[in-house]
Amino acid sequence: WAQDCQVANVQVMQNFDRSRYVGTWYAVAKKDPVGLFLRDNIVATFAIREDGTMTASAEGRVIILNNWELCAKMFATFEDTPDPAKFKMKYWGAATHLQTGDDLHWVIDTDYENYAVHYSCREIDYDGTCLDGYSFIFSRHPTGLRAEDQRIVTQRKTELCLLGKYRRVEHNGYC
Ligand code: ODT
Repeated sequence: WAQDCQVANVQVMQNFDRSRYVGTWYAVAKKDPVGLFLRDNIVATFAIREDGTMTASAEGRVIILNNWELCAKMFATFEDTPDPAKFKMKYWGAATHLQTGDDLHWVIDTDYENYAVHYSCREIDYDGTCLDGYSFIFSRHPTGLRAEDQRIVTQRKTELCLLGKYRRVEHNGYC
């Protein structure tokens, strides 16, 4: 196995079980995309509709219109794909001025109870690597990852070719 940083070769969670993924996740680290949106105090809550569709809401501090700081309430629905860990995410804000869009949403790894590694490539480069993407490290615990999960998460960041590109996501009660 060689790390080639090809988006097409990114390994995602095997047998992803959305029913175990529901509930609240605290973002503890984030690799930002071009045109960063969510800054800090980011909390996402996943749910499943009666028809099986996965949905989510998220809150986080954003800065829009250059210097207007607020807590954005965001919503998303996830379109299934043949791979159970790969989704297409349609998202929008509760208020105008907030971002809307369509992103890939891949679950790279999770133990459902402590940590999750998310990845989204928005633009693939001519060589097959990711030109613009973002990634969240989530924890079930607002205090952060447990020591035993750090090791796995560092391994996943490395496999995504994103080691060293994450920043810590602060939770200070702003939102
Ligand atoms: O913050 C950025 O710079 C890019 C992220 C923009 C998409 C935010 C949309 C959130 C919509 C609600 C969905 C919650 C689920 C979140 C899980 C992972 C991250 C999108």
